[in-house]
Amino acid sequence: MEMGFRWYGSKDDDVTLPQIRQIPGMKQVVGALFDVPVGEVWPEAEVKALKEQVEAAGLKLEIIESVNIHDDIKIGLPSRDKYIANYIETIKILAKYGIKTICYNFMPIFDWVRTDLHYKLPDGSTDLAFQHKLVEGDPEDIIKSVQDNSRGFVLPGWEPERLAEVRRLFKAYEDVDAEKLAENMSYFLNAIMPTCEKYDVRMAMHPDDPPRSLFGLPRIYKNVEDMRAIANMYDSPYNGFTICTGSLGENPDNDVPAIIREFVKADKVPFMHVRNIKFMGNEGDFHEAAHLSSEGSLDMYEIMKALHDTGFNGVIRPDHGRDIWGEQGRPGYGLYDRALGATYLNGLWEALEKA
Ligand code: DNO
Ligand code: MN
Repeated sequence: MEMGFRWYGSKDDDVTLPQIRQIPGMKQVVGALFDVPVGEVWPEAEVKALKEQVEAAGLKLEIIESVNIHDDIKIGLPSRDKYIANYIETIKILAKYGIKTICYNFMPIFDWVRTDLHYKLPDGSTDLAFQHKLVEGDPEDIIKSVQDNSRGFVLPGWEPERLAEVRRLFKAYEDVDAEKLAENMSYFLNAIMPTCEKYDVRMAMHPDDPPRSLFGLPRIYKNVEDMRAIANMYDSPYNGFTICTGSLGENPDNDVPAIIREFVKADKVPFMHVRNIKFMGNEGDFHEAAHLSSEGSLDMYEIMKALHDTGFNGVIRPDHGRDIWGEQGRPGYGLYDRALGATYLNGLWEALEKA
């Protein structure tokens, strides 16, 4: 197991590589090129530069999060073949620079959604939160209210320049139900898998977050049944999962340690996001919490034990953190609380190793 840390690049992240390097036990940077428009081939020179920059800081870059998937692939438009061909080119380029795993998601239009990016906790820290009743209206109103309280950061997918596009996309998804989305996912996987196998790059799908349908859009990675269906689309360790304990754990019906055991044993999990959440009320509303078990609703010892027992040998990153000690950067991606999370997870791992 190696610990990793997500980094948004020297231009867009307040956190620096030397800071990441000083987190005890930190080995890997989880990075991406954030300026390449979705669907285009990643420029080789930029991939090379990122790799060299991370290695010069004494860290490894073996996981990319994410190479995003163009909506035309998810909708199943004829133009998907062009975007899939580009995706395959990107896989080859990443392989050339030692990338072993690509994290991606198959959520229509948006990435993760929260209704509050600065939810206040009793200790004065803030974190990300989600309340069902706040997503029942018009998506644009919801996003506006989140944006108004977000220090200039936007929810992924809701960049203001993309608003017209978002409206167009809602129309384009009108005929795409969960079954159709799964079919399109299978088409995509079957097209890229031979390249992944040949170039030794593992795909690691991230769960839908939150793991339920939102704004009438379908979702296909919400629970263990969905995972079995996705695994069956193409039977190979290269068709793998990112198990995000927070995202799956946001539905109290998901038994996260059991899910970990089943899929790590089947050699389907090269990458983990490990974070805690705390339920508020009984509707599955939650806020994200410090990583420690006693701060949230998930048992982090049982999660790490499931990984340890099944011989997990991939990369773990603390997913999101709270804003603490006055930090005011990208919500969920500050330095301090994620560093505390990594240290705590490394501590649990050491105890499991020595037990
Ligand atoms: C939520 C986060 C996500 C994740 C992407 C992966 O739990 O980890 O933002 O990075 O969905 O594609
Ligand atoms: Mn995650």
